[in-house]
Parts: sequence; C-alpha cells; structure tokens
Amino acid sequence: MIDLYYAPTPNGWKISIMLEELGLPYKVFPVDIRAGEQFKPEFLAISPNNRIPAIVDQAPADGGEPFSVFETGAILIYLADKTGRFLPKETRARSNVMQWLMWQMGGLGPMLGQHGHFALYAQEKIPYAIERYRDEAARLYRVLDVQLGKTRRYVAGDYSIADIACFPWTMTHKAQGFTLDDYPNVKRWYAEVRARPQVQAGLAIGKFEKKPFDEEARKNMFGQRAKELRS
Ligand SMILES: N[C@@H](CCC(=O)N[C@@H](CS)C(=O)NCC(=O)O)C(=O)O
Repeated sequence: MIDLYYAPTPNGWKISIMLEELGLPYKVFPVDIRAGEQFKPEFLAISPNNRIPAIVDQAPADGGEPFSVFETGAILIYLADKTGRFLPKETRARSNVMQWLMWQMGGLGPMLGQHGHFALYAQEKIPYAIERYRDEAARLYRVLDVQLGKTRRYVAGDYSIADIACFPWTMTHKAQGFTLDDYPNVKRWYAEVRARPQVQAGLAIGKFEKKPFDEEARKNMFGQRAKELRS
C-alpha cells in the first residue's frame, strides 16, 4: 500500500495519475495547502520541503521499514523502479526519459508555476515578471512541440514518466493564456494523453473540501508563512 499525501494540483496529479497507471493500491491523505497543512510537523517528517505531493511506501521492495519520498521527479522514478514500468532499463532509452523528466522538473513546471503566479495570482501585477515568465513558458512549449514533432507520439519514446510529469502542467494552458493551436504536436499529444482512462481517474482524485482562496491561503502558499517560520 502506498500512502499519498496530496492536493489536486499539477504536481499532485503527476502522482495520482502514475498510481492509477500502475494500478497500485494507495490511500489518499489530503493536505490542504491553503490551510497551511504542509507546515505540520508530521507532514514535514515526510516532505521536508513543505510541498505536496509525497508518498510513503508501506511495503518497500527491500522488505524494510516504510519508506517516504518527496519531490515528484523522485517519486515517479521510485514508483517506476518499484514496478518496472514507464521507465526503460536500457541505458539510452532510460536516459532519454530522464532527460525529459529533468527538463520538466527544472523548466516546464517551475516556469509555468512562476508565470501562473505573476500573471494570475499576484495582487501586484509586475509587467517585467509576467513578460519574462510568459516568454520563457512560450519557449518551453515550443521545445516540447519540436520534440513531439520528432517522436510523433510521446515525449521520450514509449509512454513514460516523462509524459506523466509534463501532462498536468500543460493542463494550465488555457488559464495561463496559451493556446495549443500554436503548438500542433503538443495539441495532438495532449488530447491523446488526456483521453487515457488512467489519466482521467488520476485527475478525479481528491475533489475534497478545501479552504477558500483568501488572505490566509495566500500567506500559506506564497512563501510568507515560510518566512515567518524562519524568523
Ligand atoms: N518541486 C516540487 C514542487 C511541489 C510543489 O510546488 N507543490 C505545491 C503544490 S503544486 C505546494 O505544495 N505548495 C505549497 C506551498 O507552496 O507551501 C515537486 O515536484 O514535488
């Protein structure tokens, strides 16, 4: 059994989708990040970066104590290694998937995250920041489009953790003012991945009650709370 510490966000969906794809039994532990539950000591013991998602594997392959993993890239690799699925073993194929997974973790996710923050959530609209992250996000969509034009189907060969990592962030395209008509290969891939029943099931997880998006939620989610905890 896998314990999934989770909220329904792009990073959370990566792991709910992966668990659905694998058909592994798992139990969802909702973490209301608007209410600041990511700062609870019990959660920090599992996820020291105070971010969701995180997992605890109650039955690790080595038969030892339950094992916790944070950071979505590390969780995807851990689950792929545990099950032997969605991450090839052969050196070149594995490296191709890893390259695009790292690209998502270091580029697509953080840049779309920052663009969403400055364009949609920040109360002060700073044109320089909005433009910088919009341009960078547009560049990354183009990189993905070129790659999908080469592979003709999935991000790095067969369907893999690279697709599972990239897909939930591209779901933000409309809200962030991008149109996939500008990226025809991404559009084709997006429709195909979205239609997978396991992806649909992963996206449906965790439609639970959460705190309204108010001043306190902003404080909990946008770093001020962490600043307070430091001082
Ligand atoms: N690099 C991390 C990012 C995780 C992340 O940013 N999670 C957000 C939700 S999508 C979060 O927990 N935010 C809570 C907060 O900012 O305090 C990962 O891939 O796991």
